[in-house]
Amino acid sequence: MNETFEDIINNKIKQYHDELKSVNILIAGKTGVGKSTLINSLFEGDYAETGVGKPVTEHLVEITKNNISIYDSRGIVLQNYENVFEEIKSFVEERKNNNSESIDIAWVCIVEGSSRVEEAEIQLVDIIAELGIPVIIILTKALFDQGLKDEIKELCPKAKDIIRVHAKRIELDDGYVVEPTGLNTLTEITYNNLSDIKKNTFISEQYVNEDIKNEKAKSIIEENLKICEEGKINNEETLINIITNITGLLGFNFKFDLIFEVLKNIQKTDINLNDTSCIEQLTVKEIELICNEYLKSIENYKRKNKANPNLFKVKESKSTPLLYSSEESSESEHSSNEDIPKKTKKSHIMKWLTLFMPSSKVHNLFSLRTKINNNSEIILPKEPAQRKRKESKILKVFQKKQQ
Ligand SMILES: Nc1nc2c(ncn2[C@@H]2O[C@H](COP(=O)(O)OP(=O)(O)OP(=O)(O)O)[C@@H](O)[C@H]2O)c(=O)[nH]1
Ligand SMILES: [Mg+2]
Repeated sequence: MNETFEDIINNKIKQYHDELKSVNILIAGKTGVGKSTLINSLFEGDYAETGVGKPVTEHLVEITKNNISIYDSRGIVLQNYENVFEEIKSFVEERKNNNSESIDIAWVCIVEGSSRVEEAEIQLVDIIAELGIPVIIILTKALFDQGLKDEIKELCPKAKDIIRVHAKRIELDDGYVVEPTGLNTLTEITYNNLSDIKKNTFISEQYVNEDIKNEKAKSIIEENLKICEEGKINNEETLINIITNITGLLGFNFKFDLIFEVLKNIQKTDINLNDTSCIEQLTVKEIELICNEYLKSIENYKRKNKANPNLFKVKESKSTPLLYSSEESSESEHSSNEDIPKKTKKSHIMKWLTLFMPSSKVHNLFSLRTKINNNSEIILPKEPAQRKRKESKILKVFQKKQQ
């Protein structure tokens, strides 16, 4: 018996998934910087902490879901870094020539709260970059930039990018909530730094950033229609290619009903997709209409059924980490971010800040503001990096004051 249109598409989608090359991400950084927490946020689970992953070396654990593997380096103490560096080097080298095993990108995590970069952390970035791996620096537990990002940019010119991430939703004793941020940006920049062959896997497997998926889906439609118009592929092949690729890309299980709905909506129910001659009579414009409507229907279907598969799906706020009371959270979800700080009281902010930085630093931060407001003398540190940080802090307070 001949294969039906539905069978052909389902087989092709299976093939599409089989051919995706695994994306391998190495995540490195000092112990306690938040590497495992970041992975758990991206994967929505307890993968890293519960040790579900497969041990690869003394320090590396492989955590795999579908076609993405993340190598989490556990408990690295950079005081004794030579051994760790050697371990990372030989791990990367061993896999270099195997396309499905080679490390495609490294995320080096440096904690933002400490406001101090260690020599070993800079070396870690350089060593991985010199192995030919694109390195993205992630400033973890990111709450406010005190000039650390700029400082690291200067210290680590080999890094492709630096992203500030707060990976975890935290609720404080008095009900204040900090939502995750930076994960969408991390996804986008990671995608941009992958080779073309791995880009397909990455966009198919990630669910943080739906925009990248939709853009890619549109370009798939355009490319196939173009070669159809040039007569290089026939209508049936065009339709099958487009439907297969966008279905796979959007992480969707093919539903024949959806195509049928599309044909009904555009009043083309007389088209029999199981009859090749019928498909060949369609114009390119009609194929374009069917494909664009199909894409829209998948989006609607996902929205209605909240059919977001489970990898890389993270709820996060749109800009810098927010500080708001959980009682206000449901209504403030759509309100503008500028409204939120006004609702927070200084005492709350100070209490909250002491969770992430030594209380002496919090007091310094607030006394700086007081000194500027009273025009009293400010003493700058002698050490250049510290001095630069303090100057940038002062500038920020002044700029705020002038607004
Ligand atoms: N507030 C806040 N805490 C975080 C964040 N990320 C991690 N943490 C906390 O930091 C601590 C260390 O996090 P881990 O994810 O275990 O750090 P790690 O880098 O995997 O540490 P090792 O496995 O020892 O190398 C935990 O208590 C986390 O809850 C964050 O974005 N914000
Ligand atoms: Mg860990």
